[in-house]
Amino acid sequence: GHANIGVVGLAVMGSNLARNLASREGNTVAVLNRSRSKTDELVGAHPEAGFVPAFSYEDFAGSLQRPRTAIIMVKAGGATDAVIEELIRVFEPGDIIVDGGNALFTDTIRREKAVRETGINFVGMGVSGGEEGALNGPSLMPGGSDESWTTLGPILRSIAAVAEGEPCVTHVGHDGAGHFVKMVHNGIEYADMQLIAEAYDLIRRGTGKSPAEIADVFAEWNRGELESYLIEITAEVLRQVDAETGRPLVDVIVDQAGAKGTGAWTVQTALSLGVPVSGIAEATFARSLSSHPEQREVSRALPGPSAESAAQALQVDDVDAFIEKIRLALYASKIVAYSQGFDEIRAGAAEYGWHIDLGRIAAIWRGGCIIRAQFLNRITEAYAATPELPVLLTAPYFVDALTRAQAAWRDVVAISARAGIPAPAFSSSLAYYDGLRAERLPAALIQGQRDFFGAHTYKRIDKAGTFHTLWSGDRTEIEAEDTH
Ligand code: NBP
Repeated sequence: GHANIGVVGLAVMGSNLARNLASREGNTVAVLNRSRSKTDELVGAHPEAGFVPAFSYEDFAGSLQRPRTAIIMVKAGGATDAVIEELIRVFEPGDIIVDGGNALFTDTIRREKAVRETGINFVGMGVSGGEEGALNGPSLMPGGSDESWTTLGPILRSIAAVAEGEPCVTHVGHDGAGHFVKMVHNGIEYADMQLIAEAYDLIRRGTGKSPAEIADVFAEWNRGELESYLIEITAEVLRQVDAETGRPLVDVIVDQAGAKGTGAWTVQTALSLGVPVSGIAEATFARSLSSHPEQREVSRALPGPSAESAAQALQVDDVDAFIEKIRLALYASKIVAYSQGFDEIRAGAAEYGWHIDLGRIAAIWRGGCIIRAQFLNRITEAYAATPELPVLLTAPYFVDALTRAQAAWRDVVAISARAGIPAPAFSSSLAYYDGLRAERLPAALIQGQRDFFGAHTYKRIDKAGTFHTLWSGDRTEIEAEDTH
């Protein structure tokens, strides 16, 4: 065989990735799809790519140089397992199977373990950037063994997006590390999108500006510290006019947000790791709330602030100042969301034994992926200065930003509460920030309650040991066995 890389699964993502690979000097790409039609279509449409089509797994293996390297781009789940089973049948020890689908990282850990037994390398790789990214340069988050990275590294570097001269790919860590990081990327994306949506809603309801006028606000924001792909496309979506009705498209779209589950995975995983990713959770739940029209229908008559007090809360004498406050609230909440997301990666790495360079992760998200932004450079710098930084938002740059933003942030949360405009991600981010800052938390009371009903014991601030109060007896305190 003479192809140096193969792609299995030629739907939109696989086709685009195969074309991207073929367009790079030195690559010859073998392609295979379960149903023949997609292969014929791709190969027919792109003679310039010099694809080597295969119509069986045997052909496919035969067309590849050793070590054989194949990227799977099929529907995540059972399809991935089915393809892996076939590849194991025709591949040999030392070959490399890469899963570029959106797999749950625990599936990747399981698959890596099973495939490794055969002597074949298995790499779970997060791919970000959608169809466009796959074709022109995605952000790539491969896990797997060091051995496979030696072969894969140069190929992946050649197709990844480039940010400030650097390819957006790094060997994230072993087994499921790549898919874990891709999952958290998607969780952060949910939070980013929700924060932008809350900012839009407050501006619209607070100032009465039209979507097109708000598009100008976002375009302006995109020239400052909020510069990012998501802010940029927000302006474009808001400017879009519906051809059929002549209304802003955003007013014609049904207000129920869909989700494919990666936000929920991020939150579920954070819950089991004990990491408070409240911004991502609120963003995920906000989509859920929007998607229950029957609940929203019966709730419409619930009391809110009177029109008068809502108007008073929103009373905006200086529109520009109001918009600037919202911009600052958005920036502060965004810092919280990223800080929480990186906290989840840190905790996941500790739990699963991965060595993840957090600064490198921020760096490879600067290009190709949906959350690409200038801002990520600040995260790379923060971890470069302090690799073991326990809370990202305590890095000096972010402290400065939060110091500038916090008064406005509080105002915006207060205004939204008084006006009856939901801002769950803004307000939960602020609560997280104040929770971290607090000298004392009411967690002490919770420990007292737990000790009362379940003898769960507590620690004291003034001496070592574990204690229990005899709540149903004479209420004296005894030293207890540490139950934790
Ligand atoms: P789909 O997720 O729609 O999957 C379609 C592909 O899976 C087709 O090639 C199909 O073959 C193949 N397939 C199925 Br379904 N069952 C199979 C089986 N049992 N055995 C072999 N092949 C099977 O494609 P996509 O939207 O291109 O996404 C591919 C992967 O990339 C997914 O895991 C997705 O989550 C991930 N991803 C997508 C994006 C994005 O923006 N869309 C971004 C990042 C990652 P057939 O032609 O014979 O039916």
